[in-house]
Amino acid sequence: MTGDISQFLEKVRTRNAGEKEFLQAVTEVAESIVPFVNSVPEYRDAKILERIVEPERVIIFRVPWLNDKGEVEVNRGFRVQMNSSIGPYKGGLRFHPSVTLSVLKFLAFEQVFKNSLTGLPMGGGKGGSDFDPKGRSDNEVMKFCQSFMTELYRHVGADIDIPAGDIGVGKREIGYLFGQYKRIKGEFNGVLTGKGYEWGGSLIRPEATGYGLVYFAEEILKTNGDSLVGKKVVISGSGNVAQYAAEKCISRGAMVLTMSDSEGFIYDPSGIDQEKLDYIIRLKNVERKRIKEYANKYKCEFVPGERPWGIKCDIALPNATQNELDGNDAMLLVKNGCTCVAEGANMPCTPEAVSVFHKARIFYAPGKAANAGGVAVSGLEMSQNSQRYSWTRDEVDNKLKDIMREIHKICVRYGREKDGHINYEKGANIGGFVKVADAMLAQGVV
Ligand code: NDP
Ligand code: 2IT
Repeated sequence: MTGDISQFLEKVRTRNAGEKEFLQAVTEVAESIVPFVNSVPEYRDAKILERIVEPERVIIFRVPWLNDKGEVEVNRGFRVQMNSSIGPYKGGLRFHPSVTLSVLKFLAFEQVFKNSLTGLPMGGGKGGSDFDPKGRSDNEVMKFCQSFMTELYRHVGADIDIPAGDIGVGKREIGYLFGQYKRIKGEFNGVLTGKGYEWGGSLIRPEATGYGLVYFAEEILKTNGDSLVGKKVVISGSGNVAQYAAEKCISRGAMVLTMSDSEGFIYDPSGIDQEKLDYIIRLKNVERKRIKEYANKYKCEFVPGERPWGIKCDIALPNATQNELDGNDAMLLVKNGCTCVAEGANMPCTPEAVSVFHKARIFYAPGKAANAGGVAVSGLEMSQNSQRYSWTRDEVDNKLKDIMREIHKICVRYGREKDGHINYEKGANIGGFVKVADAMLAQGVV
């Protein structure tokens, strides 16, 4: 018996004491899933929920390396292999000083449902390190990545576990990781996604999370007879997801007012256009400098230490990190007339914020649905690697659009409430759960 929500959560809390982010993610999912599981005796009796919150395997390892001064540095590496019932483990690597086991378990848990929603055969995993690439030379980043892969290589593989990027891990890091894997194993295969196009990567993978997010937001607007044209959009973050979400919004005729980094946000009331965005992309990806430089160049406001949720907008896209939008921010957004919040980041809205959105009956699209475009195109990169073939930009982009449309349909199917309102959170949780649960049932008690 899974029993009621509080009994179930009490056990999870005891077993994972102190893992704040993981417990937050499990609680969020349990609220939609427990009543559903209790209505299906097969799921309940097979203890699917009790098993799904338990990682299949967690690997924790030492990552020693030499910095440019010849000094020894030591970081901690992780890979959480959460669930492989519908395919090999798949999910990104995060390099950020805030990385802990709890953060990676929450991300791996979310990834299981997200990957299921894509319709592609991918299980869920996540990994990373408390290493901070910020301020490090390319040489130091390479040394770190080589040491990290020297342990990780024995736990991953093209049919076992396929990591990719996340915060602090982009094309540069994937390159160094891939080089070291190939050197140790002597094999060129699809063990990582997010590879450069010249060496096995997929077109549209860099753009996929941001583009997919905007395609999903457009589906939401479309069901209400609306579109992005003329909409005011507030974005947080200025990394991979934020950059391409902004690009797609601009090309669809929306006005992007803000972007941010960990030091604060810029507010450009005249809108960030493509030329200004190209400047941000260069600033962040090539020069690796701070977003406040934008305010100096384009003579607009930089608000240090703050997040952009107080700026009046129609649509909010939190694209930086977990718990970056709280209950007060949510109330401000609702008061200012925002009608749609779609998460490019994983779990950026706190539970209090989500409850404000539900009460106000505004559209809230959780990350596991709205940001699934990134891992979806990673799945397409795996398909292309297996075929030893590359699809065109349009082929990949059209498949991405189809996948985001299909995820939207799943959310509507499972998330429509009695008054007709679509609860995307419930829809994504149940829609993502069913396929994994059925596969676990079919495969017995493993
Ligand atoms: P990047 O490293 O490219 O960019 C991260 C951005 O968020 C930067 O602007 C960074 O600012 C900011 N940020 C990171 N941590 C914090 C923090 N603790 N406080 C404030 N700002 C912060 O990462 P991505 O764009 O790839 O990832 C962003 C989010 O999207 C994450 O939640 C990730 O899990 C999620 N995501 C990513 C996918 C992908 O394909 N890359 C796919 C699906 C989800 P600064 O530069 O100052 O650190
Ligand atoms: O959170 C995510 O979905 C990602 N960071 C992308 C994972 C992937 O394997 O492409």
